[in-house]
Amino acid sequence: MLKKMLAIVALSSLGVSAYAVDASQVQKSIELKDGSTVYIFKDGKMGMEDKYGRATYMESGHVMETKDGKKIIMNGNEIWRVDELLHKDHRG
Ligand SMILES: [Cu+2]
Repeated sequence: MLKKMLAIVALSSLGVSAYAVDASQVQKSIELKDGSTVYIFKDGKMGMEDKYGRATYMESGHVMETKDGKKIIMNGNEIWRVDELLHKDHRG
């Protein structure tokens, strides 16, 4: 589902210059054990999406557990970048 969303965002970002954020800045997204998703941007900063698909706050330095049991440490808290990713398709 996320991959599909990212593809849609990538397609729709071509004509949009008002936002500095687009899917091409996402290096990867990782599913977490609790159903949320962490996006890692190309500059190494991260942002969180909760299991309901909303951009969510997480303090930098917080340890998260991925679906496959790995531990990753939150780097940054790019909530606004995730928010732009998630809502781009329905903003004017
Ligand atoms: Cu996090």
